[in-house]
Amino acid sequence: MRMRILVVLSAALFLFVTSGAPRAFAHGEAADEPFLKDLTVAFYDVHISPTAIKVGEPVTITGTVKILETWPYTLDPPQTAYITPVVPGPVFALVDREVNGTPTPGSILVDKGQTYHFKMVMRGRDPGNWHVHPGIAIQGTGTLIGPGEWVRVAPSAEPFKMDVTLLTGQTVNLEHYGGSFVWWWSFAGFVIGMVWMVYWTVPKRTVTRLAVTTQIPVNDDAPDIGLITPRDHMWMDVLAGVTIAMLIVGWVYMAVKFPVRLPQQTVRFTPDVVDPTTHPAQVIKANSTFDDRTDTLSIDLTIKNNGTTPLSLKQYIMAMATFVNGSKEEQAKAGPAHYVGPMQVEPDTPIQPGEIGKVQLKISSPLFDEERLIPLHDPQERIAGLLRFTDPQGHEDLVTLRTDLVPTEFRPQYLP
Ligand SMILES: [Cu+2]
Repeated sequence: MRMRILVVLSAALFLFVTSGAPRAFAHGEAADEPFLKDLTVAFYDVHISPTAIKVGEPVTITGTVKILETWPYTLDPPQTAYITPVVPGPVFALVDREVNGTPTPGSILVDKGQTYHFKMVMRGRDPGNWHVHPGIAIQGTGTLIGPGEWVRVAPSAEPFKMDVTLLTGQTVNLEHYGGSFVWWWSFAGFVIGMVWMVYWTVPKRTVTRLAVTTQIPVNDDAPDIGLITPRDHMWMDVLAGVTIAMLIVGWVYMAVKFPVRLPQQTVRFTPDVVDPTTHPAQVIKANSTFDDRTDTLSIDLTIKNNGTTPLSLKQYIMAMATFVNGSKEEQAKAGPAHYVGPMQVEPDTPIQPGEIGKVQLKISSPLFDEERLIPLHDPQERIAGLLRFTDPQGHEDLVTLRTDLVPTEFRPQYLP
């Protein structure tokens, strides 16, 4: 009776889950804890274009990611990382990647405080509407993602092709190269395994009389009940022989068909430092508050200008979001629209060389909630990001800001 209720309940749950499922479009980006987004990296100047292509055509992702000095001590220090497009499955093929101007086929060696300018070119493989982000996968931590953009890939008259020229001069289409051989060879191995499994389970009593067979010690053929016969040994020897023959055939085939081989290449390097390591702007003091009811972040800053030109505060960059003190055009240029918002700076006057200025930033944005950027119920209420200053000559200075955050108002649902 209880069993029947369980079956009915799970069937109902199955129907509920499968029928009412809305289309999933995010990558679980909001699921990451706020500290994992804010204190680790900051993405800015991300551009993904074009946003409508046909199968086979290129999409270019450019942008910058800085591994912040505020990297949390609770995570392994960042050492090996991989800058990558984050897309739903192999719907694009990456064909080119550069980090700080150097071709980067694989992982790079990274450090806290360093800035990485990336450019990735990928070609549309499967038609569909895909959300494309840049991301940085850091060993021991996981993939941290930047701002994303929808890219529509329309079908093309020609199927997807990915021609590459080998060192031997031969051109192969990677989309299908060696595909049927790999399929049939794996299938041959699968058949041997299936024969073995069916042999011992279907005609034999090994499984159907489990109560008996589990009583027999290991390595006991149990000849008195006819469990494993000499004939069985003979057939198992045949299967083992076929497996070894397959391996030998495989080695000989590889040696004859591909006389020139190279081991898989690992190109791992530390990208050149291309950003200035000294900063004219210095954060002397920072206090911040967050009003959860209006999604408003306020930061009181005391900034010293150690440089020789006046500095104006133009942006605050936090995880994958950029907040801009500027016109609508300046906001549009800052990155994918969904991840950009306005910022008020009070007073909005440049800080003169040698001077110490006090400014207040005010940012009201639904992104704080949507992308879960603000730690409101964490043991450490701490945020970090990049303050972006410019001088009249257009030089920029990006400095890391870390501040402990005081929540001022909570949404009603959090109240007891
Ligand atoms: Cu996405």
